[in-house]
Amino acid sequence: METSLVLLKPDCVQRRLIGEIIGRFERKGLNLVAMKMIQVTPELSKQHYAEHVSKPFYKNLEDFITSAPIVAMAVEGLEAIRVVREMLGATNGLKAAPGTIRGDFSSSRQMNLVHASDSPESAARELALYFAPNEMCSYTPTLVGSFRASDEG
Ligand code: 3AN
Repeated sequence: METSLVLLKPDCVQRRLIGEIIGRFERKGLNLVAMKMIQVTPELSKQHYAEHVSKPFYKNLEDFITSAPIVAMAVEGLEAIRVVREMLGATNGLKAAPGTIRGDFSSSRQMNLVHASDSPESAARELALYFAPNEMCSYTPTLVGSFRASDEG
């Protein structure tokens, strides 16, 4: 089992796509194990986008991610980090494959609706930025037997 940090960004909230996108994760069979709406501060933005802080586009990125609330979620499942990234599609919505979230709903590199962790190391770092340990829920999904066979993990 893996857990990915997923953010529904300000464009997703503004465009009323929260339900549509959470629904895709639910229908895939992933488990939501934490969720909250927050306003990202400049400080949190710099922590989240640490790898981009020194890049020329960072100011635009921070202005965007702090422009409206976001919805932060922890999404759990088998190979969830890769599975969620593939559901999102390529970073630039213009390049993302049809059928992916960005391919279906975004035509922008910045306003690409959703962030998801790209590795187990990123997931651990990002989950700790957004959720305290006691905000992470753990439960047995009662429909798991309808999503996969018992020998599939
Ligand atoms: P992903 O969200 O697919 O992991 P990242 O982490 O490479 O993509 O980029 C996060 C955000 O940083 C993008 N959504 C975009 O707003 C911005 N960004 C990344 N690369 C560039 C670039 N070359 N020029 C402008 N903005 C960029």
